[in-house]
Amino acid sequence: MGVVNVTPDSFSDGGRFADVDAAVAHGLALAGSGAAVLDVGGESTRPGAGAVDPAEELRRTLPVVRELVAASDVPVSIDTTKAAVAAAALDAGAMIVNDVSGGAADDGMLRVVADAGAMLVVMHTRGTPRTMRAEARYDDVVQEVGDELRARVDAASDAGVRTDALLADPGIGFAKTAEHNLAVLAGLADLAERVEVPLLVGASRKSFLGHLLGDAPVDAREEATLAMTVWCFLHGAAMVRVHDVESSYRASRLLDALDRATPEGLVEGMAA
Ligand code: PMM
Repeated sequence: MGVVNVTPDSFSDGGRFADVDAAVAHGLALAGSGAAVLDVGGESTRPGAGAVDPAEELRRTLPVVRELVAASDVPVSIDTTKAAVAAAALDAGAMIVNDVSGGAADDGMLRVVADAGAMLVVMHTRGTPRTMRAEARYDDVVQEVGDELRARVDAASDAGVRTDALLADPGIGFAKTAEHNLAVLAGLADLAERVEVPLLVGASRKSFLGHLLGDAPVDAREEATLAMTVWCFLHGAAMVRVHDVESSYRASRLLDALDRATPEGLVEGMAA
């Protein structure tokens, strides 16, 4: 999943793709690099970020969704917690809603997704971007995130979203400290079993990577992101959400080849 943020203030790429043409060109480049999904977002979710009203979020995202749907065969997702934004984006041809609140922030969200027969990513968080730091308290983070995610999966399927149209995301950096993030990643295979739907993980360029590398700035976290991609795919994730698709896509192709290889034989489909 390639990230197309149309925001002035996202932590990793805020402002870079804030105009429609730049965002569309960026999305098409990600598609060309192997993205399986283009994730368009118009509201920064970084800790402490203020809310954006639905009209402004639509003004930012809808033209980008429309143009990407017209210009590319790669499915488009809308990264939003608002039912009205999701509904308009689905109407404009998006096929997936990526909701960082797991469908909990807006009472109308699950119904909108169910009615459209769309796919849904339910991500784990607690509180809102303003309050989530204070809610990063767990006794057993893997178990609690697993149980809370499972509850969001159940709520979505009770509302009529097809189980085979659901992805769950542990929400790296959302209501979690750097240690919680590491624990969740270490327990990813366990989490995948608890949640019982395919897992998406978004660790790309996040601040815990910077901390682990001794305060590395955002533009020095690419190798760490790639290490996360490999880790996630080896521990049960079905998809990763990244800013630089090319490196993760190449790594995933290598992992596929290794998956198919045997100690005895050549890998089918690989050049000698
Ligand atoms: N992270 C961000 C935004 N949306 N969606 C999902 N499903 N998972 C994430 O981890 C996630 C997300 C924040 O990162 P960004 O500002 O780089 O988009």
